[in-house]
This record gives sequence, C-alpha cells and structure tokens, in this order.
Amino acid sequence: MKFYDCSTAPSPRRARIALAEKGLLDTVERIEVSLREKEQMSPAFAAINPYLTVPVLELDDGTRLLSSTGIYHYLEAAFPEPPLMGRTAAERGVVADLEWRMEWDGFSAVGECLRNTVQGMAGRATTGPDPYEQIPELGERGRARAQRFVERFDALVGDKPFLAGDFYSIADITALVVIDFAKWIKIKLPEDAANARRWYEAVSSRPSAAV
Ligand SMILES: N[C@@H](CCC(=O)N[C@@H](CS)C(=O)NCC(=O)O)C(=O)O
Repeated sequence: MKFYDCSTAPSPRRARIALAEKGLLDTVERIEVSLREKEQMSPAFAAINPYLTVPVLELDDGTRLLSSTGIYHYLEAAFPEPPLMGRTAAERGVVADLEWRMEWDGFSAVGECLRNTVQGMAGRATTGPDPYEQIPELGERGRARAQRFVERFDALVGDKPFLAGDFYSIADITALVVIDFAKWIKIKLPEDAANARRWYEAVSSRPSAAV
C-alpha cells in the first residue's frame, strides 16, 4: 500500500496512528506531501486526489481512499485485529457517534478558526480546489466552539479509561489529534480537567501517538 502523508498535518496523523495500532505502518510506502510547499495543489497530486487533501491510502489493487474515515473503515475491515471501531454492534454505534462528535465539535471548530484567521490561508479558507475567502467572524466562532469543546471534554471522558468505555478506538485517535491541533490556536485542556488529563496522558503515551 502507498500512504500519502504530511508529517506536520493533523488529518494524516489520524491515519498514521491507526496504521501503527494495526501494526501496519512499517509495511506501507510513505510518500510525504509538503503542504507548506503546496504540493497538494500540484496537477500530479490532483490526479491522485481531486479533493487536494491528505491522507490518501492507495491499496495494492490501485483503489484510493481519500479520507481518514475511509482509511479507518478499510483498515478495520481488512485488518480486524486489534479492533478500533468497537467489538459488538452497540460498541460500533457508540464509537461512530463519538467519532462524529470529535469531527464536528472538535476538528471542524479548530479548522474553522485556523483557516479563517491565519494570513497564509487567505483565499484558502477551505481545503480543496475552490478559492474561498476568509470570514473573520467564522474565525471567532471557530475559536469559541473549540474552547467549548475542550471545556466539555472532561465530562465526556468521565471516569472511563477511553472515550467509548474500556477499549481504545478511533474516537480516541481523533480526539487526541484534535486536542493537539487545538494547541495551534492556543487552546488547551483546562488545568482542572482531571479526567481529560488522565485520558490524554494515557493515549498520548501509546507508541502510536509518536509516529
Ligand atoms: N476529513 C478529511 C480532512 C483532510 C484534510 O483537510 N487534510 C488537510 C491536512 S490536515 C489537507 O490536506 N489540507 C490541504 C490544504 O490545506 O490545502 C480527512 O480526515 O481525511
């Protein structure tokens, strides 16, 4: 398999962690796409992913998976052990609910703030080929949403070892990446968020978190 990666960007980190948890990271050919150099906008990369984003996982039969979600689903189906999306039907539903929350309340909030405020993203307020202008109010709204996300995260974890319960899942992966991504806009877990901090310590000390 070929893995189109960017070592500094949050979304490919989600796929990298999942690959590492499945014990597959060393088996894929990794191709670094420099977002700093705008390599994702090149015609060569557009032929690989017309949405101009990383990660991309290219399977041995040539099928290309163009999102973290697609990659999570493929890995879980093709390499079921260890499970990352729940073991029972109910757990799978709970993980999917949490994963959506992490995407929407977390990832999209931080991205909304960053893309609408950082000067280098002027005219690039969304990913992809369309040149949307920044809207400063959306930057402020994204910051407020991201702040609420970190403040509510402690209650979401509660006294459970992991977000979905007693097992590690893609929801933990996405949440870890979101919380590290939020530092880019200077938003951190509150000092007194004991559950969230205990969870963060546990998930970020797994070997997969450092890949
Ligand atoms: N939800 C998508 C998001 C992919 C995405 O937005 N990736 C960013 C890096 S974190 C990207 O490729 N950005 C390209 C750009 O900014 O032009 C996924 O997880 O695959």
